[in-house]
Amino acid sequence: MPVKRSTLITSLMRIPYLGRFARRCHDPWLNVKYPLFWNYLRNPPSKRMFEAKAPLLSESQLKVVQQLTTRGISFMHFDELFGDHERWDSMREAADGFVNSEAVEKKIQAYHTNFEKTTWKEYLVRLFPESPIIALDDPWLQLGIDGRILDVVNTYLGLWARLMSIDLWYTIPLGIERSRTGSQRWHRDPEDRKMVKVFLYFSEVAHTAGPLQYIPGSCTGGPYRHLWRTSGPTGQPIPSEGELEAKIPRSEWITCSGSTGTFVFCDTSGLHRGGYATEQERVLAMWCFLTPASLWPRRFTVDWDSGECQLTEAAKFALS
Ligand SMILES: O=C(O)CCC(=O)C(=O)O
Repeated sequence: MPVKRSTLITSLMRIPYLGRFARRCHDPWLNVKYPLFWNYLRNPPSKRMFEAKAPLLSESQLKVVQQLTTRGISFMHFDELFGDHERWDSMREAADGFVNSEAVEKKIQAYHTNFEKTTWKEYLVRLFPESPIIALDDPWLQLGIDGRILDVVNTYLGLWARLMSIDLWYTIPLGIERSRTGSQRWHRDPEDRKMVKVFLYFSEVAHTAGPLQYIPGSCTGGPYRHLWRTSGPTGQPIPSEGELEAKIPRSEWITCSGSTGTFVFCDTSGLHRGGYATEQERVLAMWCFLTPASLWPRRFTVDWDSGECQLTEAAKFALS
């Protein structure tokens, strides 16, 4: 049964961050603003800037763009895209430090203590707090605006994108069978009509570690684009359990299991779910890129005064 828009917005309001946005969506002006930004005011100028300085892509980058365009998802190993062992080692060390921190241990304990009451994304422990201030020279930020990632994202979107969130996630294994909550259920991200999330694995992600699952062809231009479409910037009709399975055979789903160092580039405006870790933990970094038309606020603030960094025009734009 379709969920009424007002009911959906009211439920979204209970969720921190989404709530702030959902409240704003009671304003019907926003539903006019988004197409206006998409078609005229924000995306076309950004497209012109991209076209004026279109990046030259390596073969590996082209492969990612091509797969993103045809399927909405692509995989590539860090070594193939970066080939920079020193950088990998230091990112890995930082990720290990987070995983072994007291903060993560406490969150895991709290999760198990309150297990029965969990209803949303309590299974995720995040590196950054809500609305963090992130230094310009922060390695997680720097990786997101590195040309080897940003040029792929921009070429796929055909414009200069904006980096809207960054994080490192530790997914707590459930230990037992339970129903899926939050992003563990099939959904489309509501932030934009076309967008890219980049994930980088810092642990082996087996099928019992809650890998992302994706329906290729469910984003713009694909054969499944019309299924459970969003009805506006927050409208998110989630298929109920079993509904998607009845329409799209399992043989068509992509399960993003992968080794440490795997990058997943994914247009999450398409149907996806993940984080249902039954037995093993999952550690990954995530960068979310949106077009300038999106009405969703950036989830972090850049501290421009910390550290000297040379930025390309596209990177400056991504943080603007
Ligand atoms: O944890 C996951 O793999 C799901 C992530 C997801 O649904 C999202 O970021 O939109």
